[in-house]
Amino acid sequence: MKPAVLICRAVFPDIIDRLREHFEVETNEADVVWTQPELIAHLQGKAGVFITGTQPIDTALLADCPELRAVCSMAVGYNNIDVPACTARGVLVSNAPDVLTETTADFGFALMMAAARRITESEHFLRSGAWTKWTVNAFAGADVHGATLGVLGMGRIGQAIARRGALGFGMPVLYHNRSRLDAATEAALGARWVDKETLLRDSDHLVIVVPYSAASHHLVGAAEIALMKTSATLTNIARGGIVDDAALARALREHRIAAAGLDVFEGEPAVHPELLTLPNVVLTPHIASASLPTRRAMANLAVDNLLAALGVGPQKGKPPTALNPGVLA
Ligand code: 8YV
Repeated sequence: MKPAVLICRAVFPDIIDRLREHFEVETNEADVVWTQPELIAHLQGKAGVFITGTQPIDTALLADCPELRAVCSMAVGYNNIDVPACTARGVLVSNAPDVLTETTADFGFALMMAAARRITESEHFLRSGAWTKWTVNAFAGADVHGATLGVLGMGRIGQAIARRGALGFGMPVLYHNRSRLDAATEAALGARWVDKETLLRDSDHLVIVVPYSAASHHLVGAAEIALMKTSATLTNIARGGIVDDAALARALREHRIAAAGLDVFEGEPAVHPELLTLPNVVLTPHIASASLPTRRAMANLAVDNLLAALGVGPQKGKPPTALNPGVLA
């Protein structure tokens, strides 16, 4: 009998077909967001699971799903997965890096530009019928070209954003990251490492791209925002919870910074109610990686990992982007 796998959310039909060649596949074509007990119930008897960035894979779930051998996510961020607990139980975990880097960087840059140049705010004005005449300072925002770009978190996506800023828009780039890039990469990106305080003080446009963990919870709160220029923008495309959304809403309301662009939120899909009332924030529903080719590449990579982890396909035994490959050794 073929091993059984679960796909937690609705995905592209050909993705399901790739898995059906080798496994009994349970799908969720109705795209229901299962509660944790429902997820555990659907996982009974499953050797593998295809997840997205939102299903929590924790110790309790692993204890209730003893047959599970592989957890393969189509997200690069894996703060929803307790990787050490999976490793302890011999469960292979994979994420989906690289394939979304450029698409996500495009979106981060777009969100930053939309905030700086007040694009959605002015569009709402136009659509409301309020545009009756040209005005010298109407929606006059901040320049992006030549302004100082600050990147908090300098992994793959941070570097792709820095490259866009430095090479495309002539922006001096500052960054802060736990580990510094090597000198050659810094030179290629035109990026300079600074401490977090300097980054906050000197950036005209701050883009946040750090992974979420207990250590990055509220990494940017009221005290950090208070260091920023009143003319600055803040863009978060990383994870909700890295920015203290209540503190940010307060700062935007009081014009302590000029504007923000947010694709991720604490407790999403709920959004802090005050953010919804503010004109100087651009809000998008966690879509930074959402180009069709990239979403397909992310899903295909999760399938490559699942096939390999469960011992089939050309990469069998060697999932290409495993986070704990040692469990298969
Ligand atoms: C995804 C993401 O939209 O990859 C990530 O970490 O946050 C997004 O690209 C989502 O999590 C897909 O599962």
